[in-house]
Amino acid sequence: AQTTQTNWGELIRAAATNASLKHTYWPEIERVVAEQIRSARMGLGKGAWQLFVEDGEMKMYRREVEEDGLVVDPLKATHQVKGITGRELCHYFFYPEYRYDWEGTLETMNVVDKIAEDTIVFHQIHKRIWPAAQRDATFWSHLTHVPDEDNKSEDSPHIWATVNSSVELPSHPPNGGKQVRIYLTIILMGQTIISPAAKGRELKRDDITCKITYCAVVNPGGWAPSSVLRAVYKREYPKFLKRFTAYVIEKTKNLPIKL
Ligand code: 16C
Repeated sequence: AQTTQTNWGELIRAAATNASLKHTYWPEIERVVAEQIRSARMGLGKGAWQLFVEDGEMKMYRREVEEDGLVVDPLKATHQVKGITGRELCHYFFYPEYRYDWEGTLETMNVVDKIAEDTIVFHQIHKRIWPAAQRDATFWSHLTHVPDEDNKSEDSPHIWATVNSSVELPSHPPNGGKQVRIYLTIILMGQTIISPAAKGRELKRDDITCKITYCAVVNPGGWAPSSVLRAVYKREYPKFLKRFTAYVIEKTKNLPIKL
């Protein structure tokens, strides 16, 4: 309930590097990231979310929305994974060197601009789905962390988030190549919960749980049959979240915990 009073912009600014703050994208990054964190934290209260996938702790909800005859169904997913932190989750999602390891829809990924340690601009070409044309995307990606409003004690870990949002790049005009440009706004957010049993002793991976929220709105940008599109995301979103979280568990299991 207190989220309406939280000045997310201020908290995001406090976490940002100087190079990000000085960039012309910053006002937009701050606005979009704040809005994404606010709505990711809101839960399912607002809007008619329908559950369409349930697999253990993983739950995926969607709203059926069409714009100009194109399916743009917003997705909201929650998951809970033991043994990793929100920071670790967002680290592997953000940094380009890991992307080919876990991103199953990728044909190519290029870093167009490394603005700062916490802001990178990407061009990605995705796998083609028959009978639609191949898609590409240009977006900035920002890694941030904010204090956990549910858990105000001083030593409680921050909530981490990576936000990806489409941006126009003169160097990569839309529909310039053989791909159709897709438009996306995505947040992956992780809140680390520490078991009370760990108090006063060294923290082990068994003591931590990461509460994950993933929200996505993808506009296909051009014609694609609705039935194909809905079938594709119904398969791809769960595949992504399961594969990606398993990847982070595997990568971190023998590393020191990064809160
Ligand atoms: O968030 C995810 N990944 C990030 C890093 O890559 C980033 C990218 C998101 C783009 C996701 C859209 C890609 C759709 C292209 C077509 C899919 C091909 C599938 C082929 C499989 C062999 O934020 C994780 C993304 C998880 C996957 C989401 C899939 C959503 C599909 C939505 C429909 C797109 C329109 C396709 C038009 C035919």
